Amino acid sequence: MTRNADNTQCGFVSILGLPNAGKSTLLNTMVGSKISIVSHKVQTTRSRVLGILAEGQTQIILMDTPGVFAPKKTLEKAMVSAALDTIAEADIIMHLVDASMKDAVERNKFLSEKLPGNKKCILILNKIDQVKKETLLELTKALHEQFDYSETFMISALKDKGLDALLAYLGQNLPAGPWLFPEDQMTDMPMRMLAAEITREKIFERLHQELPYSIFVETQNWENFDNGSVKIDQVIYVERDSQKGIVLGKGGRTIKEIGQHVRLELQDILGCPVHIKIFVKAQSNWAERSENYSLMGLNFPV
Ligand SMILES: Nc1nc2c(ncn2[C@@H]2O[C@H](COP(=O)(O)OP(=O)(O)O)[C@@H](O)[C@H]2O)c(=O)[nH]1
Ligand SMILES: [Mg+2]
Repeated sequence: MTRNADNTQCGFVSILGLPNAGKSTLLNTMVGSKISIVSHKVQTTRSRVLGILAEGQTQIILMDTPGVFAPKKTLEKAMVSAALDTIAEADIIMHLVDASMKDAVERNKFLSEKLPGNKKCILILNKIDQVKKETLLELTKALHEQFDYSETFMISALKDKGLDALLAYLGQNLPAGPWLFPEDQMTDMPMRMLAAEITREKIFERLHQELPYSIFVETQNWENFDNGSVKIDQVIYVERDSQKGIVLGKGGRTIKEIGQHVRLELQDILGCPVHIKIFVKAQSNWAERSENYSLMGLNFPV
């Protein structure tokens, strides 16, 4: 695609919604690459993730965010405020609603009340592959009574339905200005963090029945070798010693399997051989320790 540098548009779009609305799936489908962790476990997106794409002359910078709901615990408060902080940066705000969810209107009220009146906020009903048309129309009406959205879109992020209209809207409505990222960049997430996200996803896929979501993965070492290969060391932090055994598995079998999956996926993304070593450590109450928030890219006084 050729781009006329005098005539470009560029802007930030925040994707807000309840946990499990499909925010990360939408970002991944729109960008066309797996950037943001998608899991059926809720609240897996911890810090802000950018996905970058072009629509004609417009660079669209999508911000995936943690789910927004009325928070109670410390970590929940940090995640919800990280999500709501993106409102200030955004040119357009997308309120993503899982249309197949029971009590969707009531449960989205907390977020509706946080939406600003002075910016374009659009309503996006997601998972329409699972919902009847009448329900969608009723839902649209009820949600518009809660907030005066500029526009409504009906999509399936997973099945890639309805995204053309949404992309066209974003392409037309973002402000004029130079592109902020190089044309081929898809995310601003550091590779170390992306690698940690991938490991976290593989753990959830493998152990979702046995583990609470309070685990944390850190990439501690990343070495690029002259022969083009990469060596990565990671640590999985669990809350209790008993959970260490679950992650390791009999004779270390589980962690080995997880490591294999991580390695293959990283090789795919990086396009080079990957060697990975994963350690498991117990660190009680990490969720209440503030130093861990900065590791996750969250800034929150605890
Ligand atoms: N049927 C259906 N499932 C979807 C759709 N979009 C997302 N999902 C599923 O909803 C779950 C939560 O998605 P995720 O993107 O992690 O939600 P997030 O918490 O808002 O980031 C995952 O299992 C997705 O596969 C959709 O359009 N249709
Ligand atoms: Mg997510």
